Amino acid sequence: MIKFLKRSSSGLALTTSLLATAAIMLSACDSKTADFEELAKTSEAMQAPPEPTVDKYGDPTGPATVQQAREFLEEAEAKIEELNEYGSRVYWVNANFITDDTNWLAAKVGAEAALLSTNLANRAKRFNDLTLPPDMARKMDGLKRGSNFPAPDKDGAAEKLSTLMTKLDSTYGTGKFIFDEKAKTSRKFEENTELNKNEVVLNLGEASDIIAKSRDPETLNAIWQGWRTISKPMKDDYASMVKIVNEGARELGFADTGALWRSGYDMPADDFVKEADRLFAQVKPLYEQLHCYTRAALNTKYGDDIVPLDQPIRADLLGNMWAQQWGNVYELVEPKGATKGVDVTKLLEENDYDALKMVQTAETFFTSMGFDPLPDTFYKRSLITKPADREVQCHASAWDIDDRDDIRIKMCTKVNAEDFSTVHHELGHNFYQRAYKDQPVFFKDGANDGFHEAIGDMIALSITPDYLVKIGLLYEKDVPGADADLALLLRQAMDKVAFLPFGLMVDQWRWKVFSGELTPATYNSGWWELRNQYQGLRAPNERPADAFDPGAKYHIPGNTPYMRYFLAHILQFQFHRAACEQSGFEGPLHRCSIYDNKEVGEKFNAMMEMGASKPWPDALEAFTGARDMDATAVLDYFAPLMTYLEDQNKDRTCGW
Ligand code: X8Z
Ligand code: ZN
Repeated sequence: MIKFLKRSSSGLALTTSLLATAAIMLSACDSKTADFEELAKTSEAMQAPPEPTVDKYGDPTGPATVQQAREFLEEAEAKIEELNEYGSRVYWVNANFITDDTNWLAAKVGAEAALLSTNLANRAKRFNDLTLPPDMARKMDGLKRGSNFPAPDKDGAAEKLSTLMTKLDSTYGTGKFIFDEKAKTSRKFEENTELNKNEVVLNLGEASDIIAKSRDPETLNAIWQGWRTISKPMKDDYASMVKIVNEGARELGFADTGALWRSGYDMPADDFVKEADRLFAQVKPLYEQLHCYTRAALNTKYGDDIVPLDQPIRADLLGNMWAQQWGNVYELVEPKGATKGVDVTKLLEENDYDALKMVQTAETFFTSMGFDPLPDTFYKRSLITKPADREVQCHASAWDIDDRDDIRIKMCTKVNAEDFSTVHHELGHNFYQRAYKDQPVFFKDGANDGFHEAIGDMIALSITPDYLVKIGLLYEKDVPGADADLALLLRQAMDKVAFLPFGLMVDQWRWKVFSGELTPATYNSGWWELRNQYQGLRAPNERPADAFDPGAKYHIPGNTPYMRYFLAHILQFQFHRAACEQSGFEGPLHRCSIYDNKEVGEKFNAMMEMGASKPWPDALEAFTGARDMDATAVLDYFAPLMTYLEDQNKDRTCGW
């Protein structure tokens, strides 16, 4: 995630306070010098041309010119750059050290950013009727979209919005609950709560480990419920926030905030909805087969009461707090008698990997493709393990502090396969940021947000058994043969295919929230309807009337749009297939690794350094030759698995 630019298109503290001060001084002068001015006006009118009039932003009224547009963009660029760096540093400190004071600072700079972005978006409207050169028009369009969380142009709105957003984020980041290990129950954590015997306080990292490893349904249910106690108190703040950003979005000319988000893909917003549906329709049959197969395996493990074969799957049984990736329960679905694939967690442990070594290994992948090594400051300034003595926002993120070389990650890395993948994901953001650092600030972004999320994931698809041999994690003799392909593909599908409907439903929910189709009273039931519809999942227990389960997923209180991850899960396979074709690889896609391939690296970099300077189909074409997002790459990759799943499921009643 690129924290600052993403969170709000930008802002500038100085502008705001200067503007405010100027307004106060002007009105004071006005009243004192009224008589003098009247006199002056009459005499001046005879001699000098009238003073150009200005609008409420201080911009000249009357027909706008291309030169004025150019100057406005230069001014905007300078202000954005300045506030970006300042804001990034404040946000960095806040995320690495969550306290009341750093929350205060983050809320303050967030308000400044919201004010600047609203100011620039409104001022950009002045150039609406002007035909601008394409580059300038693209910059102007970006400004007119404001930010993903726009503040309306009225006193106090930016401050209120930013305070709410900071509070939601830190509530998630500091969330904990109480778990009774013996009774297998959980309850809400409050400061100074006295713990009973057998009770422990758990944070998300600890709770996630239990969800990943425990196979006891009662424990899983309790942990799952426990984590969802942290989000109940968010509901009212979330509803207030929605109201404010919707007002901001309407001022920018959008029906609601969802429409604003959907307008960010170089195509009409309605077309984007169709595009997402089209992509999901391509992969839905594969997901349905995986769901059917997984449910049957869980039924074998847990029995009919816990996993009935005609019901959606209980969401706490899939090895992940949100059931968004299922790889942690791979051992429960492993094809019986089939040759084993590789267990990356085990290899990392056996080879004494720590968080630093994981990051260095991921870096080496990129440098092997010809990318420059990360700067020394990356290792000096990044946070890669959870500190014991302070509150940090553990949700992994990648940062570009100065929009040039000061790139970092922040991640509470654990030594396991999931985080090994995530480390590559995060470095993908950083290498992308550095590739487009010479673009103007408006274009320092992914071709679309799905591209940003797909870069590192595409690299991680190259973590094949042969690659693991090259980096010394696996002995040559232990490389599984072709008879292990099924196991390798199923392990991958449990993460990547399982994710697809989740990736889509999160913003389906938010779109409904922003449009008003869901209200605070139906936030939670609406969430579960979508979980059911898209993922075929159900809550393990009756949800309390005041539950706010969406808030237990980082990107809701963290206010990060989610469609990007759905797109990334399609794009990464498209990138991977293109890269493997370029490298002349002829085997199955899941055995292809582009490690050490400089030609692919050069072409990948050519796409990456474009940033957001051109519509995303241009960037996609630069690397893959195609101009459309296309899920056939997912289907190609998993084709042998699909055949197997269909065969296994042939006597089952699939669906929910
Ligand atoms: O949030 C992330 C990254 C940071 S951009 C760790 N991801 C999504 C999630 O965790 O829900 C990566 C995959 C999906
Ligand atoms: Zn990411």
